[in-house]
Amino acid sequence: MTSPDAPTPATPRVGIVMGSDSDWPVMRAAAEALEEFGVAHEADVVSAHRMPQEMIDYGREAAGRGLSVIIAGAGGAAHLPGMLAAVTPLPVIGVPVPLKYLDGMDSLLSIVQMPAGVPVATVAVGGARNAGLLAVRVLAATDPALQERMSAFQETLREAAHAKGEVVRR
Ligand code: RP5
Repeated sequence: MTSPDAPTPATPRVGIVMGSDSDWPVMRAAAEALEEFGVAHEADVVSAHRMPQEMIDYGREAAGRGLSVIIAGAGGAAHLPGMLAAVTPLPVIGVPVPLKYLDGMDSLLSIVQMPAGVPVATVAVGGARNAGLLAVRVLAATDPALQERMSAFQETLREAAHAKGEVVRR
């Protein structure tokens, strides 16, 4: 039973979905990036091939439930990001999940080659962390506090790159 003093969980702003629980070891990096920035999110398995009706329902209801961005990861014949983009007006970020064969090229090409009119912002094969960071940037466009946190994060990248240069010059 939930304690009456327990804080109400924040409404998720980002939905992370994947075709299978086997995608989670890759996709969790998106959740971790969102957690670093304090962005409320949810994570679900919504397979385009095995549960098409649930996938369509998820996409159709996402905006109405308060989501602003969907991150969708899948491997192989990876239709999930494109199909979601077809049924939601929200921005969809696709993560090609590498499987045992083809080094994720199959996933990448399935996700990136969308026909004009139905965009999916595709990150690198296995690039779930960048998907999370891109979702933060999308939200930050209308959230000045989040934008400040993103700028501070970028500063840490700059400093780390300088530190590496110092090691090389030594
Ligand atoms: C895809 O099939 C999923 O996104 C996953 O990457 C792949 C394999 O799924 P499992 O057989 O591991 O459930 O639809």
